[in-house]
Amino acid sequence: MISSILTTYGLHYDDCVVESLSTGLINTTWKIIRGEQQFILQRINDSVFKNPIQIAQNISRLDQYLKKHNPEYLFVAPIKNTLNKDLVHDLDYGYFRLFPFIKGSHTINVVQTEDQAFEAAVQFGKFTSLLSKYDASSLHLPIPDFHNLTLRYQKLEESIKNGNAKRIKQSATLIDEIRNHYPILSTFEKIIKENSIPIRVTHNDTKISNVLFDEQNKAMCIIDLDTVMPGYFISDLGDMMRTYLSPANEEEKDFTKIEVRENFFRAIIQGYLYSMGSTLSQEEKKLIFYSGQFLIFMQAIRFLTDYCNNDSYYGAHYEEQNYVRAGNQVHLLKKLEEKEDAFQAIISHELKNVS
Ligand code: GN1
Ligand code: MG
Repeated sequence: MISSILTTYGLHYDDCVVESLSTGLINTTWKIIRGEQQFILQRINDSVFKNPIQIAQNISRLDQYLKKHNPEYLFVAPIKNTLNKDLVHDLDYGYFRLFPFIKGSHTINVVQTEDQAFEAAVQFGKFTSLLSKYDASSLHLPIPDFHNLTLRYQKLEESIKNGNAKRIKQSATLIDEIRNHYPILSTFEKIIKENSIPIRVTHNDTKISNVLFDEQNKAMCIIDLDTVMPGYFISDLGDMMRTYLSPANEEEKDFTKIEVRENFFRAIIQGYLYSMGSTLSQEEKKLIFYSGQFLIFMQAIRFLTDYCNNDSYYGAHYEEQNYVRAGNQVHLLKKLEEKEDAFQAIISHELKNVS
């Protein structure tokens, strides 16, 4: 499979070392090394991303815009193959693309220092900020309704009606806890109804492993651009809270290890406001804390829906994995909410430093 794809880029499999990279729940990724040259090869999961051509178009449009307006910005777009295509379709194995490997870069899977959180938040904020004059509506929606909380909630309710009966019964407490958090959905619906905040170009998957760091641990750029689409800033800021605040991630089974760290919260806010502070509207600024609730709640819903639907979306390496992930996220949500007063104070303080 890999061999025939590499050929379309003029690379010979026998000259290359191929390493499998196990990041991400959706796509499959390899590192390709040929002498001094290094690449990242990725197979797009086309049962999740039903139209890879649209993703390629989105990335190419943004690449052109950024090259024109911010030529110094490091934007990692796919390499074109010998037929000048940035996406290869193999009838047997699906869609692939090849990226340059950014020299001297590495990724991390868990945020260990406040600096890393700050750096990542600066980068994700910078991306949206540089595109603040770009017409977001001209982008395709690689996954329609991706962060539509109303729909995610409905899908959970549907899975509770039609899904795996045994799993639904087992999930009774989690289902209750999610339903008790209904106000998070109400706030989202109010945003939509009142059209109170702008649609921007957002990344929608701002986990730390989607940031490349250099040897001095400075963030170089963001990667994994498949879910870039029009959206609200709460998706990106919220996903950073979801994935940087706790030292234990969504896979952690021992929920006592889930913590919400105040100094990491401050670092995320400082980093994001560093890039986005002068771009965010007054209404957006009021939703900074909410963004964490929104995204964590949605992720809990997505994991639980998948559990009730027999893991058809995320898959599972063990029987209860999506149940554990959902419980983990509900726990994280509660931990975040316990800190609301302290965190609102941090937000007010940091907003004072923004012009
Ligand atoms: C998926 O595949 P990966 O790890 O980049 C998911 C995100 C979730 C994340 C949870 C397209 O991202 O939305 O937040 O898992 N991406 C898609 O780990 O569903
Ligand atoms: Mg992703």
